[in-house]
Amino acid sequence: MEKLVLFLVISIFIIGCQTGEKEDVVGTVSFVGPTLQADINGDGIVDANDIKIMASEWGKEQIDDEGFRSDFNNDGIVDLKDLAVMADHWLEEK
Ligand SMILES: [Ca+2]
Ligand SMILES: [Ca+2]
Repeated sequence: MEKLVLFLVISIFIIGCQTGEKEDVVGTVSFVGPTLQADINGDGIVDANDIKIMASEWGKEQIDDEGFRSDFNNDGIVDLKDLAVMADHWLEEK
């Protein structure tokens, strides 16, 4: 229960950082980790360090083939859909 509350607080913070309307971009390069999808920094657990990376990429749209590590659904933007993926894997360890 405490984990859920913490996650919601962090999520609300990130959502508060979001600005403006974003259009979806189609045709992105897939970036899926070999083990744990939402483990952005690859340390074997989905935790606050990963959500910090997501926060740094939050709301950004893909402008080249690089893509974003936090763009789990590969739609070219880091948004609530990706946050939902992280929520599904929150505190999972490989
Ligand atoms: Ca991690
Ligand atoms: Ca996305």
